[in-house]
Amino acid sequence: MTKNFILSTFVGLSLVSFAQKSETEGPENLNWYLKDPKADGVYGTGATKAYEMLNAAGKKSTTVIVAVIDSGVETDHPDLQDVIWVNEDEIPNNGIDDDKNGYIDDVNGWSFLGGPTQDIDKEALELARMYRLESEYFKGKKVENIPSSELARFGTYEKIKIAFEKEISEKEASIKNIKMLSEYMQRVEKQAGVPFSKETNAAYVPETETDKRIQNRMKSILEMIPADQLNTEISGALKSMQSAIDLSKLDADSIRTSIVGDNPNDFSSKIYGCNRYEGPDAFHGTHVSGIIAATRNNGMGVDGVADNVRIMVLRAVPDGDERDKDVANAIIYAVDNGAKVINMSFGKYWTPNKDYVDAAIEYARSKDVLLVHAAGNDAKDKDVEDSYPTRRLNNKTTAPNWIEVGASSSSKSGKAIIAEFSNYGATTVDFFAPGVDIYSTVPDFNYENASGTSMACPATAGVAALIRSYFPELSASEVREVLMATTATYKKTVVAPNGEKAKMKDLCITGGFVNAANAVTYLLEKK
Ligand SMILES: [Ca+2]
Ligand SMILES: [Ca+2]
Ligand SMILES: [Ca+2]
Repeated sequence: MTKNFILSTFVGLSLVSFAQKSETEGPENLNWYLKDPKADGVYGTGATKAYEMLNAAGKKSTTVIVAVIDSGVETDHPDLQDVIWVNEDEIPNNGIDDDKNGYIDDVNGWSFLGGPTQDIDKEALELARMYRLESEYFKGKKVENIPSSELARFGTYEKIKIAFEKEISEKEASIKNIKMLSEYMQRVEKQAGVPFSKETNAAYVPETETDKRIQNRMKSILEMIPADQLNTEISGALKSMQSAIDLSKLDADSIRTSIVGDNPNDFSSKIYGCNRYEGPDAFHGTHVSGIIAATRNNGMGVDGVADNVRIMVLRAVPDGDERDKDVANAIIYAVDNGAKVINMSFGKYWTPNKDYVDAAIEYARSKDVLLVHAAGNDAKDKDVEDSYPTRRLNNKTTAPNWIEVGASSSSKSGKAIIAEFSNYGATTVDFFAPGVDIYSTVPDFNYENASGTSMACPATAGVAALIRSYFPELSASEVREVLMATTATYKKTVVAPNGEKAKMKDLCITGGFVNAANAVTYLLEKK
């Protein structure tokens, strides 16, 4: 579930579902995620106000390393190149592991998704991989011949089979829906005689009931995606879903082994991968990194939330489902090489090797490293269905060094402040943070808007890094406690992602939005 094609999110729902209206658009909305509810009337992170107070108090900062486990990062982006972590103990490109951390020439981080010459770009769904592995294992075996010791595993296999077939048929349905949108656009263009736009959509006289439904849906979609970007979004979403279906038929484990060289199901190997930090598609990781750390006040592009951080690039999230092995090893790398905050804008609903990831989370806790995780973009209640990785460990404990975050918008209206795609959970999500129409760095020295809990996660990781940078005496779990205790409250009724009216407390533990200004006020007064 690495990428957050919002289009696929809402066409994945039914055509009668809707997108959410964003009230403030355009350049005046730039950097809205830095604004403050009290000072500016916008539910941003309050970072700008936090810096005003820190400066007034004469607070000094120390540099904090933030690991971004993601699709890769364009490390030479002009707004990022000064904030990329440099492993000072590693001499670049000499083919020697100078700092003896096990990884050769790991100067800005590491990629767990590459071999000597090739990189993993697309990956199969976790369900497809599990299905293949288990159907191979149980091949030719009849239920009555399966020993009682393996009946539980066989039961899981049957569940996987059903879920896998369901996921593929849902993807096929989504493709059908998207194609319907595309064909509808052509009909509108034909009637109007000019390219498809908000105006031509509104003026279109529907010929069928279906057309009428699509027209309404399109109205909502056009609030999220400009008409001239729609074709790109459509082809991106179609490609991504089709490739997931195609890949599910291939032997993903063998492909992985042939490219990277390791056996993805052998968890004893940690040392594999390469030092190509950008990978084949660095859009997602570059956007995430800019939100955390794009160089502030350099008169260029955007300002990141944190002003004294270094981004450690860890490539472990392909287009498709990431592997538990890579997620765990990326966490361990980050911990061992000095990260204090880890950004995890990814997730999936199946996890074959949770124990291994749990151990890495526990290791991060033992070394005082804070993990920040995106709640996911499926408008799901996480109290009912959790995604992975999760802070709920198999040993029944809950990792205290973990923040789970949903996405919110710049709208002041209760109808629109919670992103309609965001996962939520009264006991599973901590708070919400800016994740709609966030303008940030993207490859080829560029900038673009993107939406998703993938954006809310780095907004929060940026705030956490800011706090760790100015208040280094706080532990990882104390940083979480402070952010939990100081969220910006929102008293009005909101529309939840399931379309129902709700109180903020119904959607997350704190009932609020992360707020750096409140956290800094609290910490300065505590002194
Ligand atoms: Ca090394
Ligand atoms: Ca070296
Ligand atoms: Ca900048």
